[in-house]
Amino acid sequence: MADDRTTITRRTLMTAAAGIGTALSSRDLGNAAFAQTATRTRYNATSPRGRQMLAKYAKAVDIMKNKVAEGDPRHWNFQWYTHWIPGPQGPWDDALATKRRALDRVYAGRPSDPHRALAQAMWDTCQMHGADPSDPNLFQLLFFPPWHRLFVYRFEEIVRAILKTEGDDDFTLPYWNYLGGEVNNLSIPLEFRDPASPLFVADRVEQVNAGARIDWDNPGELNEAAFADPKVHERLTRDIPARRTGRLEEIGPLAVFLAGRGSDFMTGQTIFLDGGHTAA
Ligand SMILES: [Cu+2]
Repeated sequence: MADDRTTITRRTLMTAAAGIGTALSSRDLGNAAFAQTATRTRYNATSPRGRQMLAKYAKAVDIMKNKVAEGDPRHWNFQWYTHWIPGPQGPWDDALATKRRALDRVYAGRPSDPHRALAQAMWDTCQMHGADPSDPNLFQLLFFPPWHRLFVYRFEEIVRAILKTEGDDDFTLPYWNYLGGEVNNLSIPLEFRDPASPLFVADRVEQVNAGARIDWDNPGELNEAAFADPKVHERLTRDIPARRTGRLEEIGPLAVFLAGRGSDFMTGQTIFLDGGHTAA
């Protein structure tokens, strides 16, 4: 009996939900309202199809960086500035001043350009802001994954629109399967590391561009040694009621709980392991 009741787990529920999605979309394909919607497939970046897509992507990024006017919403910097505008970002007033300067530079002499209004609304809205307590959007941080999923969906449409002007309408963003168990996939795909490619970014972490595995060294707030500097530590723990950062060994018990049957009836929760940071 107990076994029957625990057959629906987080894993099987997700599989079932994926099945429902497939059933709905194939039925709706016969529906006039959906007849225009082509099914698109995203490919593994290391597969032959994925590498073809990366070649198309490189072509689009070249256009976005070099052939579209900078104030155009399709320009590379427009996408970039949506996440992050180069310049001081904190306290919050500095972030606003940085944004104002970027708007004034890109739209110099065109204060009523509708693209400027769009930039005003879009730039600096990435859901990772919140490093500074004076930032009124502090808790946007909690929406980081859903916000970026939607952003990537729109970004893919922008890239496709760029390629469409070249007569190509089948672009999909390839995905990087760095958790697939293949050690070679822990380095960013070659196409992004070639200095001659539009996909190359010189100021990435040097080791990453050199092909180092991305799990090489990435201390987060859970690594106390990385924050030995008293000033950094004070800033990090100021808003944490427990007055300390987490310890690596504190992740394990939660992972065991989530992987075990004890959590089978719990779905869709975000569990904060943060010394009360988000509750404070
Ligand atoms: Cu972002």
